[in-house]
Amino acid sequence: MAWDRIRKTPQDRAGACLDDYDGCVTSFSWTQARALLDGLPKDGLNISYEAVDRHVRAGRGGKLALRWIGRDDEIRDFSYADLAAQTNRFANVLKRFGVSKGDRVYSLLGRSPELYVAALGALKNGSVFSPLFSAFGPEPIKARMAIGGARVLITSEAFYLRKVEPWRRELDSLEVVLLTECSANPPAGTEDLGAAMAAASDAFETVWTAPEDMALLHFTSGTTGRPKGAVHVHDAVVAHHVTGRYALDLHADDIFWCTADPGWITGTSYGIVSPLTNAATMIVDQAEFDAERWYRILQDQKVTVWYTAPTAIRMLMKLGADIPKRFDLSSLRLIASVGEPLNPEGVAWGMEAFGKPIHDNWWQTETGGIMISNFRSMDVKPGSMGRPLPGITAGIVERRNGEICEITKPMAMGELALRPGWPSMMRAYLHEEERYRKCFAGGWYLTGDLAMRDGEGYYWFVGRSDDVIKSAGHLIGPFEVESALMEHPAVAEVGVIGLPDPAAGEMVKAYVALKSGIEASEALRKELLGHARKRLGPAVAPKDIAFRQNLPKTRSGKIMRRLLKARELGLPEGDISTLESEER
Ligand code: 6R9
Repeated sequence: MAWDRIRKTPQDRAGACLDDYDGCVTSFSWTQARALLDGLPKDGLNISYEAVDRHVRAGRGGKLALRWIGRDDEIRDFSYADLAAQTNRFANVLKRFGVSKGDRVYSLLGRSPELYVAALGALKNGSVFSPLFSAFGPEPIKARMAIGGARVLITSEAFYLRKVEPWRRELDSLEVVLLTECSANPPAGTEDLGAAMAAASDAFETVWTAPEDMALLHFTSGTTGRPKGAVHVHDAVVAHHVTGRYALDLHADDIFWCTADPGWITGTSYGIVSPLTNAATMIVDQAEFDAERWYRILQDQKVTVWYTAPTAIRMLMKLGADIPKRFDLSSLRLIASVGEPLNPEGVAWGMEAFGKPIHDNWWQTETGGIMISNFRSMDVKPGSMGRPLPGITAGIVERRNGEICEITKPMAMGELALRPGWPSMMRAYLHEEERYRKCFAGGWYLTGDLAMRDGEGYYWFVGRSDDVIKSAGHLIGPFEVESALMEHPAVAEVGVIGLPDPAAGEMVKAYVALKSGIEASEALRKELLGHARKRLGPAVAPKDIAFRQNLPKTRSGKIMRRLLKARELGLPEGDISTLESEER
């Protein structure tokens, strides 16, 4: 069933953190938002203090902060007081090794409890934390650690030997390597983290940090060049906190599951910081995606707010809406998704499978937190990313005669831009002043995404600015074409690109992966072409469709259209350090 709009009822509004949201919240200010947190004496601010110790001070130490579910279903619970003690120990370990304020502490860990303790313990010590995705191979790890001048690395012995030890001597800055899952004799130049933790005191005074002190370093990839290290400061916690309330509707009694890995920014901002500052209970699953397992976790842990990604939703969709019906998911009250376009089909599937829409929201590594969102209190328009959060001014802009101009006409396409000034905005691309400066013009931060805004202020994603197709004078958003093909029951995934065409400038071509059990055939290809043509009209529909077993995706699940294009045209593949293995 197709939905134009999913209306929210008074019940949906009641108790929602933004129950009065009408697109023009005027009472909001970042100063007020900051006042929701405690801060440190003399106008200091520390993310870890706000996430953990603040609650212990306020008498909430006994509350469950983190429930960790191991691959083998082992459960480990950490109350806020336990987290405070563990992070204190970790901070003392850092101190013992002479690691101090501003030093770069990296992690290369799966979703193990040590990762969460290390992140919060490093911040508590005033150090800068940089989480690396554990599925990275040696090269991307090395590049990221070199750019950030890593002084400390927390990793497992196995990862160390395989991914770090071979090149370690080339990185002079790396002095301390702390190992989890460590054998009796740790390799030369490393320490057993477990032993160091056991020997450390569980009392520690949070190191004083100023709101503008660097806290987190997250790497992101551009179209070209080295990975970019987006610098985030302790003040970001103000945005992590309120965006969690507004966009994810987090209350203190929530059981929240963010399925993202902390190696990507969603897994840090919303997989560590935001649920904890909001005093919720967060679930961490060590295992990789598995549909039955996920439904079981939602059911058994009585998850109330679930933050996931379109790729996961598509994978669940592939298996059908009958499976979730076998589980009691009655605790679930909000589902949200981020990271890539959520096709209207995905939202409709949420209605079918859960009786609830999936609330899309938009942000980037650079913005540090959610900027645009479908709120719990607000009608959902499937396919739209929602509206800007309080405190965020968004706009659609274009360059005219070298100047940046705002486009106010509804549904006109331009670059999505934001007025800088929210606390979690990146402060720099580390050591890349020029690249950073290029992101700003005319008083706007330019996101590199193309979007449209409708008359009600809802934003609609079109594509990355370098992915949009111009065919016979028409600007065509690949997302629009992909969405149409996704509607077809045989289609699992689609990537659409523009190929050079002598007549039309560019020609739209779609690459389609079919649902399991469906055979590619010429008849099906024609059927899909016909389906798209019918849905989109001849000017927009793809002229060609090719079947692929899998589409190239980043490890965070975004289809790499650029790579489809490079392969089609025989061009260099560029930076593929984030490419997901294509065997799957
Ligand atoms: C949080 C995160 C950012 C890019 C962004 C855009 C795409 C994110 C989206 C979306 C369509 C959404 N993106 N959310 N596209 N709809 N709701 O994903 O950060 O990894 O830096 O990616 O992802 O292109 O510019 P990051």
